[in-house]
Amino acid sequence: QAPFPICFTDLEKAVAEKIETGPFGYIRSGAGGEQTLHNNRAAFEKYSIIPRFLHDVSNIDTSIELFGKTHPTPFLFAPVGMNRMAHDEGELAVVRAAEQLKIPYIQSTVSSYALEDVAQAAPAATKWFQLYWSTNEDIAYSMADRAEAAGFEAIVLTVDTVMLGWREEDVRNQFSPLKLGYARGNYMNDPVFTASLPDNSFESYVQGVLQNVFHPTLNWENVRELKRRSNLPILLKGILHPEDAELAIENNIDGIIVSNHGGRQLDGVIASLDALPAIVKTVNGRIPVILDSGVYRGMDALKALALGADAVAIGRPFVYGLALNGQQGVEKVMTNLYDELKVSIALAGATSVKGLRNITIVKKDGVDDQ
Ligand code: HOC
Repeated sequence: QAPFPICFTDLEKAVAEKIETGPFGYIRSGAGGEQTLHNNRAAFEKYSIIPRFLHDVSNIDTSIELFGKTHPTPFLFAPVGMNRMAHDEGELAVVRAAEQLKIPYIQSTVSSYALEDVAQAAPAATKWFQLYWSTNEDIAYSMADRAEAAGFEAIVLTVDTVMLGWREEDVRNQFSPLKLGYARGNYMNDPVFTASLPDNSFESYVQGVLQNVFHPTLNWENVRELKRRSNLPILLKGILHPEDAELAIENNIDGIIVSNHGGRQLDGVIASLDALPAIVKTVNGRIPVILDSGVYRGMDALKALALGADAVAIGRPFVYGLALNGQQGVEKVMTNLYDELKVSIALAGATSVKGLRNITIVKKDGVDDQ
């Protein structure tokens, strides 16, 4: 039996051989010509660390604190929808891995399994709920209320999906996971959504989701109303401009996720790592700043943390682990990321996640000395 792939490139290759072209293409690809998918990686490669030596790095503290709760690692599971495309146990396997590893899990609105089932599968996991706004706002509020009732601890509102990105790979493969029923979990268990359908046919569910999941009218008033109605911390995911970060704070938002949706929405948009420093500067510690999009190895996480992120969220790598070997595959991928991060913190000359902010990190086309 071949050993479990150690790096992202090998993981992706193994998954390409294991699952069908349609689902693989959906998970792997970026929008348009994949410039942003590529640039997310290139951005990490532009940075180098200049390590310091000759002080004790035998004890490494990888813990972080978010919303008053301590977590042993600076990782989160990014919200990735429709996990049954990768493995039959889908989100249930992922949340069990999250519980085992004590890594917060962000469940997507467009999940294959209902949030209540996910909550039951891993009661001790820290769980946040990613919300796609809905054309019918009552569906959005209903999902947020269900998440709160099921013990989810934060709501992550995605702001960059007012419509679906230009996804050429899926057109090429004539692949639509929605039309294959992979996004039924939360919708078909939502009383407001199901009551809005003319009948309980499969076609009505597909049309219902399509009419609701994209919401070009989403605006700051919606954000304020969500914040007013919810008892949970609210994070905005998809922030790339420092002025939007400032507006988030002015609107009492509790955290932001610097993200370009893994390069899957607007192609040609800034790499999330390149957007990070200006946002960190603007936010200046007032709320947590989490980064996702292109974090494929422990050293990527280290660079994002050194540039001021409070935590990083992982997407494609865990989905590939899931595709290869269910819960165990997810655990293996995340453990590898963690082990690489831990050894890299020590080799860089730091002893904690916060301490990474004091190391020297330089950018190829200019010096960004922390
Ligand atoms: C069923 C509609 O976040 C992705 C998702 C997009 C969600 C819309 C899917 O694949 O990037």
